[in-house]
Amino acid sequence: MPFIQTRLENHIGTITMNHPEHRNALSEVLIAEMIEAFEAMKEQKARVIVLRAHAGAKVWSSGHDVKELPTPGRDPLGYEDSLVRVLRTVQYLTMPVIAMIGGSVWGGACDLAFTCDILIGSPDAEFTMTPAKLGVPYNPSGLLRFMNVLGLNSAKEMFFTAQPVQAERAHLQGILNHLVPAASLETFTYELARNITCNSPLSIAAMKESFRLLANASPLTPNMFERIQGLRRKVYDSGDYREGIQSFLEKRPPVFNGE
Ligand code: LCV
Repeated sequence: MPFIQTRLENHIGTITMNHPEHRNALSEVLIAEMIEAFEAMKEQKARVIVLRAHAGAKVWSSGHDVKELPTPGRDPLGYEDSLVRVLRTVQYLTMPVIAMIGGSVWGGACDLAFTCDILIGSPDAEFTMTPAKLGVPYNPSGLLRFMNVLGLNSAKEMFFTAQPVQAERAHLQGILNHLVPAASLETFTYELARNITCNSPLSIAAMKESFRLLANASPLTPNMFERIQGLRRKVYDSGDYREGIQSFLEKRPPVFNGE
C-alpha cells in the first residue's frame, strides 16, 4: 500500500500522505515516494501542486521518522538526509506547492509545510517545532526558513519552547496564508489552485526561483558556517541527543542534563 497517493486534474496535482498508522512520519520510504510524485507531476506539466494528508487526519505529519535518526556522532539533518532532500525538491520545483493543513504538524513536517509556497489551514491545524525536545541541533537552512516566515523572535520562541502554535496564532504570524473552516478547506484550497493554473507558468516559475534566491540571500562567510557546524556537532555528539531519541522510543519524557 503506497504511503503517497497522487492525482492530476486540470493542471492541478494532488499529493496525499497516507500512512496513518505512523501519523505520516516522514520516513525514508514515504519521502522517496513523495519525491518521485513531485518529479512525476513536473514531467506531466502540473501548474500547481496541493500537498495534503489523508482525509480525516488528526496529524498532518509527525515529522522526521525518529527511528531513522542517525546514532550520535552523525549530523541528523545533513545535506543528504531524506527530509533535507525533499525540502530541496519542493524549493526547486518550478510550480507553486500549496500545503493544505488539517491536524497537527510536528518538527521537520513544519519545515516541509513552511517550504511550501502557500499554506492554507483549518482551525485544528497546529505547528510544533521539536528539535529542543529531542536534543537535535536544527540546521542553518531550516533556521533561516523559519526566520523568514516568522521573524527572529517568534522563530526563537517556537524552537526554544517546543510548544504548539495554534491555527489562529499561526494565521496572525503569517505561517498560514488563510485560515478557513474545516468544511470548506478543500474547496477553498482548490479554488486558489485553479486561480494559479490560469496564470503564466513561465512567469510564476521565474518568480518562484527569484523568491528562493532572494529569501536565501544571507551572506554566510566560511568562518560563520564552520562555527555553526561546530556548535551543531557538539549537540549531535552529546548525551542529550542520545537521550532525546531514547526517551521517544521508550515513550517517556526526556531528561536532559546539558552534556
Ligand atoms: C517515528 C512515529 C513518529 C515519528 N517517528 O499516536 O524537527 S526535529 O529536529 O525535531 C526532527 C528530527 C523531527 O522532525 O523529529 C520528529 C518530531 N516529531 C515529534 O516529536 C512527534 C512524535 N509523535 C508524537 O508526538 C505522537 O505520535 C503524535 C502526537 C504525533 C500522535 O500521537 P498519537 O497518540 O495519535 P502515537 O504516538 O501512538 O503514534 C502512533 C505510531 O506512530 C509512531 C509511534 O511511535 C507509534 O508507533 P507504534 O504504534 O509502533 O508505537 N510515530 C509517531 N510519530 N515522528 N514514529
